[in-house]
Amino acid sequence: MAGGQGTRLGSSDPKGCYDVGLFSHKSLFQIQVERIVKLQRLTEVKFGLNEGSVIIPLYVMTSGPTRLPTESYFQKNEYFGLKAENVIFFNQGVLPAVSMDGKRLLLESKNSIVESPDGNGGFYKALNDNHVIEDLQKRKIEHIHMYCVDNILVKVGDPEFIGYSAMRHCNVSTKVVRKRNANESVGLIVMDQSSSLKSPSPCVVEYSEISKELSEKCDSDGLLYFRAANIVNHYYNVEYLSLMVPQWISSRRYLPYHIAKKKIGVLNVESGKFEKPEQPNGIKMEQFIFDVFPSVSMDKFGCLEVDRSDEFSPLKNGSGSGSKNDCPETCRLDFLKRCTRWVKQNGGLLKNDDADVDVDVEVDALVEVSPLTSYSGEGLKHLVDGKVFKNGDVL
Ligand code: UD2
Repeated sequence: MAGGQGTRLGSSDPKGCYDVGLFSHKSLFQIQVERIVKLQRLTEVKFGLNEGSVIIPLYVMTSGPTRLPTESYFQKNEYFGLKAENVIFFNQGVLPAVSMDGKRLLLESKNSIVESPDGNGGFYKALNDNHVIEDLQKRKIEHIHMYCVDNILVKVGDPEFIGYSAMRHCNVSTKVVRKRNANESVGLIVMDQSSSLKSPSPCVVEYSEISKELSEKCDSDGLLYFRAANIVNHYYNVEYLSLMVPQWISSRRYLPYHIAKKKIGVLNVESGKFEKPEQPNGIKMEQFIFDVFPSVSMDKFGCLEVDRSDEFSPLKNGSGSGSKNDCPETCRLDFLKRCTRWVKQNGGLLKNDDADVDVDVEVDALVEVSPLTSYSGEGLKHLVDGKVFKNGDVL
């Protein structure tokens, strides 16, 4: 899911190309692809298969503005170890921006209207229009792991998540983490019992559409009542997807338009100049990928809570944005702390420049473990047990 334009990040490149400052300076895309390469290798070893015989294809959804830079980034880096034919790029659609009263289109130039990507919910129409489901079926793929490019900790193709979903015969499932606090900008997985016409169904309430009192509501032991935070990390059964996508994309009922009031650059017809307004002057519409969840019956919907420190650290804001969360610094730290935890859990010792004993990883020495060395902390013992590492070491 790499169509977002990363406006909050303030970078002109696609988010996946971003270097958060790891010792290796690997980008989000490189880390995520190397996890797939490692997973293929782990599978071959586990099942005694020849190297190169296990293929986990990567489908990258881009938007108009991110397609070319993303594809050329992969080509320039030789797909980070995957074969080109197993990395498939496809574009999501666009939706027109409209005036505040919703009645007029906006001109970007004399001969073009303002359009923007149709939201991550454009995923389903993009699958359909680009014949992605046919390609999955041709490759005899039964399970899809859909993830958000901006999550540096994402376990791409996570066997535990897919196994959990497949064993329970889920049609759709989602990973959640415990919501950080009442105003964290995350959607919340809830059970919708509002309709008397149909049985309860899974549903996600987005952070931009939940009331303050609901987001702050606590239960008897003081925990947030709605605390299952959406992390754009979903599983789909391919057969179910092939049945439902035509229905989902044919009606606004499943994928309504969510509106955002934005400052939209438009052509000033009088002066003929393109102007960026100071105040919001129009509406951008987008669809949300999780809006189809209510059509999944509860017994076919999975919801797996995972540990935030192990699985979720999104890159949303730029360094200078003053935000202490979800920025390059927090992504870098969360990634390195996880690697360092793995090394310590396997008997590795970390020395600080001046101390030569085990130090508290929260404050001191950090090491980096390449995804090609370990997917999720496995197979490190023989590499690190009893060995001393210093800040900045890369395994
Ligand atoms: C998303 C989730 C929110 C929460 C949060 C956690 C949705 C609708 N909202 O909010 O519930 O999980 O992330 O970080 O999922 N994208 C596209 N095309 C688009 C728009 C977005 O591919 O047109 C991708 C984007 O590249 C990113 C992901 O979808 O990988 C999330 O998009 P976002 O960062 O705009 O969503 P956000 O943070 O508002």
